[in-house]
Amino acid sequence: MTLFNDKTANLSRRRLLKGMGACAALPLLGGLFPKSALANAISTALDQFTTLVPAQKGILTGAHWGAFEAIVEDGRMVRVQPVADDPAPNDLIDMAPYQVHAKNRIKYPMVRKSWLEHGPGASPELRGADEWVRVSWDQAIDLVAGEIKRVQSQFGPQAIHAGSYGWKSVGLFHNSRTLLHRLMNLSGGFTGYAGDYSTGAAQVIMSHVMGSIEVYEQQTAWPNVVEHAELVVLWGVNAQVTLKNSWNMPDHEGQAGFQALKEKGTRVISIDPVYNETAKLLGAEWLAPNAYTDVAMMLGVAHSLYSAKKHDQAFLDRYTSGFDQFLDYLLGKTDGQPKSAEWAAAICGVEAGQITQLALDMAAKRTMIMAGWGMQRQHHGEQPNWMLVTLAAMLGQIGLPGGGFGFSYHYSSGGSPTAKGGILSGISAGDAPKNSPAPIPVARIADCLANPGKTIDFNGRKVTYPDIKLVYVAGGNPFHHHQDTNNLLQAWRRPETVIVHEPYWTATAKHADIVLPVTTSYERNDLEMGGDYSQRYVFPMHQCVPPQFEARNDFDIFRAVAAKLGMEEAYTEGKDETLWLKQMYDAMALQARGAKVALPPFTMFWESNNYVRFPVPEANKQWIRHGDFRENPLLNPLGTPSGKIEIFSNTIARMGYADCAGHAKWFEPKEWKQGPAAAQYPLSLNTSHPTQRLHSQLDNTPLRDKFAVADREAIMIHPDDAKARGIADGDLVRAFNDRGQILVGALISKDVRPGVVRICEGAWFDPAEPGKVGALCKNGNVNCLTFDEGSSSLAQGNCGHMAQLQIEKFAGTAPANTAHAVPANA
Ligand SMILES: Nc1nc2c(c(=O)[nH]1)N[C@H]1C(S)=C(S)[C@@H](COP(=O)(O)OP(=O)(O)OC[C@H]3O[C@@H](n4cnc5c(=O)[nH]c(N)nc54)[C@H](O)[C@@H]3O)O[C@H]1N2
Ligand SMILES: Nc1nc2c(c(=O)[nH]1)N[C@H]1C(S)=C(S)[C@@H](COP(=O)(O)OP(=O)(O)OC[C@H]3O[C@@H](n4cnc5c(=O)[nH]c(N)nc54)[C@H](O)[C@@H]3O)O[C@H]1N2
Ligand SMILES: [Mo]
Repeated sequence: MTLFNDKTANLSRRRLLKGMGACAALPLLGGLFPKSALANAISTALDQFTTLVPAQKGILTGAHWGAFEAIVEDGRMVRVQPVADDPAPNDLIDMAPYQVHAKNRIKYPMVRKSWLEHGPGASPELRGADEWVRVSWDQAIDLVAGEIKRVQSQFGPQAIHAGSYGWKSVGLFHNSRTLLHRLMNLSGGFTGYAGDYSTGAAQVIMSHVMGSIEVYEQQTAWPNVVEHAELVVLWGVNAQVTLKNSWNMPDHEGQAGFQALKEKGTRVISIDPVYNETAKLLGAEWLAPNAYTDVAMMLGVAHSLYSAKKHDQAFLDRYTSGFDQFLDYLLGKTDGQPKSAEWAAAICGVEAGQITQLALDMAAKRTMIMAGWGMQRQHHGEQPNWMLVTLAAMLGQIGLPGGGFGFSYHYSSGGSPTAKGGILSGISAGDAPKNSPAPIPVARIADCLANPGKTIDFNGRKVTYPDIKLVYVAGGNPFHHHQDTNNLLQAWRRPETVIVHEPYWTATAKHADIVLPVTTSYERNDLEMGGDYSQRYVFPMHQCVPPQFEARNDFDIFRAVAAKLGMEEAYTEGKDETLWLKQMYDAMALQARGAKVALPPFTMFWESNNYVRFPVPEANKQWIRHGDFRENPLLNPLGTPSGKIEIFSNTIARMGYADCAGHAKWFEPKEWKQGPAAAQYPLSLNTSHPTQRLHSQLDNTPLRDKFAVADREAIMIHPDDAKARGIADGDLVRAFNDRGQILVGALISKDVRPGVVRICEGAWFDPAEPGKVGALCKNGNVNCLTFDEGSSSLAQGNCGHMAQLQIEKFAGTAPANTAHAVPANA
């Protein structure tokens, strides 16, 4: 089984065209503004290409949060305007000027003093606390190339962790992670990672149960859902927030889809400990289970269905395997405990009557269950997905118009109908050398750094951690994204060298040895698809402003390192930015021509400052996920061993894991309301993705004024929980457990279930005493509180969405927030 760590790699439409011819270089920026005679001529010729959408005022580019035109005055980006096609532009794009001109840009290459003076491995406990020394680019490149060479030759490729997980920026050429992997593959190989932080548990379990990862697959098309669904159940979905961002540039069609549901008045039920923005938008009914207890609740629904004989036995017989084994568990034949609605209610806190009613409602109506991913970023996070599919199978609506389940309606606009045109392929990481090290599960990184030689289970295999000497990060921010920051801080001291490419002084940059300043995507030229599932747009990303200070493109940094290592030609293939973009475009245009869409030549496209919009075939607007399987399961079997939905998986059962059985099951989580830690730490943590950020990105912009409380990350607290602790709205609050402590600002609201508090992920880590384990984080990085364990032996996904904690009103003088400050000397 393959694990995908690029979210678009599994799209079967994605294909790579090889053998493109070389061509002459173009002056990319020079020709664009002011409009040359050529550009004027092009504008008049464009009419023949009906697929091009004219730009209005500015320079066309974009980000994970939308395509836009940037207005530049006197060399500074001053404002933006969304492209005309965007049905739901958001306030994140307004931050582009502040990204470029941020106060905490890294200006020059910098090296940590002890490392520079005493070499690799010197005083690693000073990471995050040492002084910085400015060096020239030449010296920086020498140091980086020297380290790659030294570690490769002394310890071998497994000693280099260059997985570099992260959301970087859009742009298929200046793709920092791929560019890093390209260098590492050429120079001998590296330890990479498997899976991702988003769907670590879900993607592994779904491969066994459905034969596909489901989470990044196209969903039943929105027009079909809007037309046919009578009841939509949102199980841990906050699409109104999470659809703001996409892996590619968003088409925001998902938001249009939810809007259409609202206009039609479709009944929506939201099951979430938080009455979230999406539930509010849709006026949804709210069921608020205790945190981390959804599997018990789903079992209660399943038991109610079966008891009322409302399950679809014909569907189960024809399309699934192993229902009877699951049934023995559901009815309590295997463990003496029927999973009745009453049993479930005692665990999840939703009344038994409501659980039964939900079962009856779902069976009576054409029901689409849309599920988010927060509840699988938990201990035993495989189970909610498996149980949800089991439940959907019992309802028997999988593969019907507007029915079944969908795991990506909340992400990158799953369900936005797929267009017919061409698809851009970016620069590739190249082939891994023979005997490349095996990847580690992505979220086991701190465990790996701290425990070389340790062996863990992973999806039926064993993984033994290598001894990592060099960590290389380009495009990610582990000091926000990884669980148990204080544990990471200690593990981070084990490698001899840490190299980070960043535009900003993030906590990860502050905890490096060598920091290299990189451009934002607005300082370079690139291309990107618009619409992850629709593949409907091709956007040019024109350079808007020159590189700031001494920032360089990741590509140019790696090219210089490659040159030092004697492999520049292999790295660049003799092509510069222009040529790479032209070849990417040409290959895409060739596919488009095959799909009968004529596109202008690259020069004309580029000079025109327009974007491409491909047509969407009518049939695709009615596409139904698993419709073909339902129509003929013999001709169109699933990719599972039985070809059917595996309600029982022999493959998993044979692995013999104590923490993942052969069918979906309720396991008590490591920490929860009724667990042993709850006496001391009674509150359950919810770490939703932030409304006004992409993870940690944009935390250093004025958008912060909209979400920060008392200049810290907000904590949403129910009035009862606040009152019991004498906390008032706007108060500074210390949130803590045995793993860490953070300062947050109180946002008191009945939108959260009593006993649960919400602190969004992504606040920059800002320890009051840099380098000290357990120091108070002054900005509210929630991962100081989470635990760093795998979801189970099967998937080893992260458990970022789960932890017990306590809160108190902060008593002392409020310390200054220095999360976005630049280190002294820098
Ligand atoms: N507790 C908890 N933790 C979580 C989650 C949760 O729900 N709860 N969610 C998890 C999930 S799903 C994810 S995906 C991760 C996200 O974790 P990350 O993807 O690491 O988060 P980002 O903030 O997007 O970090 C991207 C970094 O890349 C930098 N960058 C941007 N463009 C470029 C570029 O062109 N070149 C270089 N070199 N750098 C660039 C940005 O400045 C930023 O610092 O967090 C995970 N962590
Ligand atoms: N604005 C914005 N959009 C984003 C991102 C971002 O950082 N900001 N990140 C992007 C990325 S990388 C990803 S992976 C996706 C993440 O998409 P998701 O993982 O779906 O997003 P989350 O906010 O973690 O969780 C969604 C909902 O699940 C609920 N939830 C949490 N725990 C439980 C539980 O135990 N039971 C139930 N029933 N519900 C629960 C939360 O309250 C929340 O409303 O979003 C993407 N979109
Ligand atoms: Mo994610």
